[in-house]
Amino acid sequence: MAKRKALITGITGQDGSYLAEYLLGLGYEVHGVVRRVALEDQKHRMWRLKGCLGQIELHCGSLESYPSLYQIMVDVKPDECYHLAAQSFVAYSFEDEFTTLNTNINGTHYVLSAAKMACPECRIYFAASSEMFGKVEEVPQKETTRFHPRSAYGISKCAGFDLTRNYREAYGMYASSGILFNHESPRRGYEFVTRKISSTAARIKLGMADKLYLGNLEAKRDWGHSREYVKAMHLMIQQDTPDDYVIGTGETHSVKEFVDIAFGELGLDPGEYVEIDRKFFRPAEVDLLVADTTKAERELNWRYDIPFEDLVMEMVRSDYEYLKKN
Ligand code: F7E
Repeated sequence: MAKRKALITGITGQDGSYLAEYLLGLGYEVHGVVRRVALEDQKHRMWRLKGCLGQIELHCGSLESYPSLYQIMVDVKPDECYHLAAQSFVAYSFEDEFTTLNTNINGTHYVLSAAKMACPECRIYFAASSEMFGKVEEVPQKETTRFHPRSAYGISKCAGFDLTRNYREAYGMYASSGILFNHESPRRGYEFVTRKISSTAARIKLGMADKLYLGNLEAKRDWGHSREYVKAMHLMIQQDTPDDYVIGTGETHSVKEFVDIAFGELGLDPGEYVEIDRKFFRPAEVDLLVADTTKAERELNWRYDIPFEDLVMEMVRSDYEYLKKN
């Protein structure tokens, strides 16, 4: 029997790399869209894929170029497409709203339209985000909670969500959105707060840094593990009918709690090293995100059971071991 083919945009990122490994394990033929700069600088841009580079096929393309995405859809004819690529750093979306909106909204539109033209039977997963809930209208948040985004990033994800739903309703395509809450891992980018904390704590322990400068320590997030969340992405588009699902842990923790566990794990007192820098505060903050995953549990049979402390400790230990060796 022919293998099922999956195409992943954003395959070089945290989620893309875990998803590629997971799908390979399930017997999929895995294809990825990468920018030319990534192909030219594999050491820095493809480190997350080093475990599976020989088993996947990469295609040059960009979210800014409809023709490149269309051509990839024609060449690959995927059975499933996971659209994960985006400008995903919320803080940056305040500095450059225009690039964030153009890349994220047009990029999603191009992926949907290219699939409709080249392979209309392809099942599409769109990476929506808890940032769409923004100034939350209820706690916890579920699929029916009204969106109130608080950044250009959140707005771009609302538009992508609506586009995805409209391709489903208007053109009968199989297109689902996963409304994922924050998800982290040792593969997280260094600009996100969890990895900034774990990597800087490790550097302080090893005498490579003196201080950790952070913004709002009281901000709260529902932080889960990326490796578990990619399984939910796959499950979502195996259902009989396309739909949208909230994925999270159902627990919320503050940035300060993350700091305390991370520093504690290395035997460091955060009071000595952590300082507040106003430049890391955002013009508008999302204060209390926490997921209600009742629907995903009921319909996808998806469960999450990694304690928050284990996630923090895994990230800190990984950074510490890596830095010690290198
Ligand atoms: O910030 C606070 C900051 O940048 C988390 C993306 O994957 O999840 C992610 O977005 C919180 C915020 O992630 C610093 O104010 C304090 O409240 O790690 P983050 P995010 O903005 O929540 C959602 C679901 C996505 O979809 C996004 O793509 O931490 N914070 N001090 C800080 N944040 C950063 N980055 N740096 C600080 O120094």
